[in-house]
Amino acid sequence: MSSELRVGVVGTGRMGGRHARNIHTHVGDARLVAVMDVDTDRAGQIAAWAGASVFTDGEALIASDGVDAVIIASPDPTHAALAFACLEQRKPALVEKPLATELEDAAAIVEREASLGRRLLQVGLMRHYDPQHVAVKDAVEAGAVGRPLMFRGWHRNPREAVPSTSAEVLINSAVHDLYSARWLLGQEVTEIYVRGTTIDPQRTDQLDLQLVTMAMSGGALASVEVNQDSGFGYEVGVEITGSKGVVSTPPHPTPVVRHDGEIRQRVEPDWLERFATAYIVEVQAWSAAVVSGRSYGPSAWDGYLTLTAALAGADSIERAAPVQVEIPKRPALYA
Ligand code: ISE
Repeated sequence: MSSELRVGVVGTGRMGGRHARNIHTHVGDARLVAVMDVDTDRAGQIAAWAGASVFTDGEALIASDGVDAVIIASPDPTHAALAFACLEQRKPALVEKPLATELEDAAAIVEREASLGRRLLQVGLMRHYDPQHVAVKDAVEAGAVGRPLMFRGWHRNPREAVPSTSAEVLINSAVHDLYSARWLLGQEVTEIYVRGTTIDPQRTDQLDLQLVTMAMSGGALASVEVNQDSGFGYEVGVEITGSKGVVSTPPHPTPVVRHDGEIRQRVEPDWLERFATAYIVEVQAWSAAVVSGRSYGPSAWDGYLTLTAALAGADSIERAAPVQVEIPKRPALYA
């Protein structure tokens, strides 16, 4: 590896474009050297800005000798094959969530990485780097609310084209909340029950407002409102009820204005603004981990278990009943 981490980004849409810019401008010892996107104009613009090369094939970018580490931010169904290619090339990668869209693919990735005996993959479950979420985690760990008993999350999206089915709402969007519940409670999801309703009657395939309830391995309970069409903007928060109190993320960080008989507060329009800091901290932490060879943040194991819970949730919608979630045996690599 050269003294600078040479990073290639596969997928330069909204998320990949942000990662590409963040890695190039906010990480001192990393440089964007290669990009790939099916939209070659879009890839070309970022490449021209950073002085990077454009690839037309993701696997070729991953195999390139000029690339030390990879960020995968292409469409969800492509993540698994590209993550696998990174393992085969022994290249560290930050893989956007979901790690995979099929359970067998996520299981195979975990098995392969465990067989290499080395963590090469980090999954983009980036609530882990959001200062507000971290503050809640720190309070829970410090015992500020006693024994954690219940997680409550709210995840309200502005209306967007993706995801487009009820299952995709869980796989693409609610995976973040499933991760937050596991991470903040320090417990695994053992049962999930998802019910949904339709905000937009035109969206016949999608229950765009879902209520996810879960039982956790240590006896805690969890619930999440996942909303795909909030009507007002973007809002994500978490709350932990413990045996001695409650800790939650604060409401929006924007100023509260009292004027003319009203109290008003601006709401962030989307996840790119709400989590702007988290995305920067995420790539900084990832590149520092890659350079130093330390272990990473959210792992392929986290990607696998959140997908397991999300797919069980989709199954629960189909069956209109709670579904037990089987927790696979954790390889030593992820202890
Ligand atoms: C998007 O892909 C993200 O990762 C956002 O964090 C999430 O809130 C949104 O629902 C997803 O579609």
